[in-house]
Amino acid sequence: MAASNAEIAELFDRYADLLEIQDANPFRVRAYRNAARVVGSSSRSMAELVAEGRDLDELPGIGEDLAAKIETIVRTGALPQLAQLEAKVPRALSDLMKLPGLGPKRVKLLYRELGIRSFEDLKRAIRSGALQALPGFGAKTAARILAGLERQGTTPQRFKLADAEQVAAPLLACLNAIQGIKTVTIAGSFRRRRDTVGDLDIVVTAKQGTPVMQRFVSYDAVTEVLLQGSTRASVRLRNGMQVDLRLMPEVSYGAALYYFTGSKAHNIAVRKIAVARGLKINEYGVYRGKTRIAGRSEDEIFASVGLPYIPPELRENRGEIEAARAGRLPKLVRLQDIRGDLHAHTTASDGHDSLEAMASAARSLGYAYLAITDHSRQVRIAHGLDPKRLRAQFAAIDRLNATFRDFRLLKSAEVDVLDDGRLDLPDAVLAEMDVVLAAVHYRLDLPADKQTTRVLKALDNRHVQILAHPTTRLINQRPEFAAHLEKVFAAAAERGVALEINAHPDRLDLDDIHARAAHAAGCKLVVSTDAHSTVGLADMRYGVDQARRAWLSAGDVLNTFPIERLQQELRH
Ligand code: DGT
Ligand code: CA
Ligand code: CA
Repeated sequence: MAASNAEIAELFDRYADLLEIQDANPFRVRAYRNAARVVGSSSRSMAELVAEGRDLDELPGIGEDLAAKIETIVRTGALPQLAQLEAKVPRALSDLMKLPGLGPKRVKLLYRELGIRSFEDLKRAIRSGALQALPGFGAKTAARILAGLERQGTTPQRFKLADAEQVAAPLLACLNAIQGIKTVTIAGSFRRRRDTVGDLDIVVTAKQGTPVMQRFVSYDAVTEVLLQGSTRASVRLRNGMQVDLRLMPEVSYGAALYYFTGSKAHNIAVRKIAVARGLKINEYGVYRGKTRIAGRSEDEIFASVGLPYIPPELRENRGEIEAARAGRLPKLVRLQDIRGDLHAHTTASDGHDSLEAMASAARSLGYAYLAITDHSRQVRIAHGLDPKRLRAQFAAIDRLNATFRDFRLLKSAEVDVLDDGRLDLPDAVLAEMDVVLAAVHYRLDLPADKQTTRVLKALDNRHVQILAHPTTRLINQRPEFAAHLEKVFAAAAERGVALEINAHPDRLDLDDIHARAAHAAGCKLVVSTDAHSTVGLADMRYGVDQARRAWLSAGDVLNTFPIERLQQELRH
């Protein structure tokens, strides 16, 4: 099967990493990084576009040369230029670059000066003190790198939900195309919409004699067959992800879907209820004695144990069973409840599309409003705006808004919280905005007390209405900062500052547990995409998934409201 967008993006990024270590022309490096980003965030699969014979050079920033490379990767799963480069520069150097505190310059230095070409070499150099002796590397940097290395070794690899989706889509298409297949459903943490997934669990039903297993293990992206039987198989895919498949009889489809959706903790708690009723429950059905009393659908399973249907996102044994029994399950927010997006960038800072393009994309999603939240000046790498440029943008927004009916661009900015908790723009400018987002972007290493004080100080500014990506984590890349979140939540609730569930697939911040805690603490929430392109606006669904996992109803999420109500609900 053809390479997924995520795999193509990964190869381009790897190539850019190695080029950078080789001191290649920065424009070339940037071209590959851009290609990685464009492909990685495209809503259309490159493999499909190639199959349809479409011209890939219509993609933004993709010329003929890159288009040809994408085609090669789609067809062969590899980029020959990368293999050539890897013959000269150790491939692991690109993995080293992913550690906190190590960029291309430093990795190159470590390679040249100390011959470091692997995680193991790096650990040894830190233990011996050789790394600390290099110019620009102190004990502090060494400790930071070591902490990153240790996280690497101990936590099993988990995949971001959006990446798992990209790998799953073509596999599902391949399985669905088999003659005789009836249903193919992904269960497990993927169906519960966890922010990361360990592996994929697929439940299949098919006509007798359908060659499901043979086709599954010979799927193109399979690099290793871990187990193959007549009703179950496990494989590993090119990107390292494991996929478990179970072929089930139709009478057991609901039971299997239910069992493999989990979570394990939820299953165990429900099994107790079944046992108390004199029932046995497994992946084939619910049984009284030898008689199967349920199995075909999940509804049947729930009914047999006397529970209403519990949505997969809630099945974590975090109180959902008790709530279901008491008829107190929340009516969870849905994507179609969302009326607007409150976090989006344009070319004025580090976005890739114009104000007009972003507005038009938001309108075609059926939104009533979109807040334009370009960075404030502190974020220089992202071309942050100063008051003068910001006011020019406000004027442009006014002109555009005059042309809309039933839609409004909201004047805003993602205002940086400075070291000391002051904001990066004067109050007079904040007062001109429709909505004010505050966000922490640097000095993420402050100790907990200082970080907390800093954030609380920002919330004290009466103009601040939304705290964006409140913990600053990047999934698989950077942990949350050290602030005392319960204090932040309490302060936000008291001041009426809404907390963001940032829907960007790399962030999902607040996560499910924090969002639920924030709601319990009395905070209002918003779900926003932090889109850096028109395509990014479609990430809303990932944020809604996390909001659902946080037990939120539409009424708990401010951007489900029409604009007038939104403005009443935001701090003022
Ligand atoms: P993951 O893959 O780590 O993101 O998480 P899951 O939840 O997908 O877990 P996984 O793939 O190990 O197993 C899939 C489902 O199978 C799990 O959610 C519940 C069910 N399951 C697995 N092991 C057990 C078990 O020992 N007892 C019960 N009751 N269910 C289990
Ligand atoms: Ca799984
Ligand atoms: Ca599994």
